[in-house]
Amino acid sequence: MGGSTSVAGSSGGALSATGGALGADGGTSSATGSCGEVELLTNGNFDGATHAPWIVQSAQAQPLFLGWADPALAEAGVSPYSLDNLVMLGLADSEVALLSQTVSVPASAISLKVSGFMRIVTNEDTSTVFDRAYAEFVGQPALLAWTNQNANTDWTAFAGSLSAVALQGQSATFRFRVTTDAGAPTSFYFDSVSVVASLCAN
Ligand SMILES: [Ca+2]
Ligand SMILES: [Ca+2]
Repeated sequence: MGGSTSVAGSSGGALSATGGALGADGGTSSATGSCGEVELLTNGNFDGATHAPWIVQSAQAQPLFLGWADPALAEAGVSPYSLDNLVMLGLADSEVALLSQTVSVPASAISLKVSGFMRIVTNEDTSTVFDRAYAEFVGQPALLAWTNQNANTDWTAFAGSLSAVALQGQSATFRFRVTTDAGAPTSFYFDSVSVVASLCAN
């Protein structure tokens, strides 16, 4: 799928060259030249008045949405990348935390790009992987992965993309997933998250 997507994406000239033929037989004026991008997430900066439409699941009932004035953030030395809030997954031991949002993938989507900012604070020895975080679409291979070894001292941008061919015109659930082991907590913070669909009718 990735191969076919990259072919389509890299052969934009070819597509436009054959566009005349497509338009001639299909009369697809509405689909001609309509390339662009659309944001699929709602409340990707976590700063809305409510948590909607994010769905939170936490085995240890952790408060995943934290405001800038939360004492836990001051203690951790973390501030939201965008005010007022961020999300934190992990912290507890033996935790499985999911933060998910279902989006509608446009029928003309050719790729999905996930981006945002992350902070990782750990009590683990960073020589070994104990605690893990993933950004993924349910049913798809994980797009991005982090561990306690990626602990950092400032917000770090992340980005990854996947072909949207298998998801075109469907609902897809994007999520962060965190798993921690039985000791030494790791907190994974995320903020200003985006899922952008690149659209190109052909
Ligand atoms: Ca924010
Ligand atoms: Ca741990």
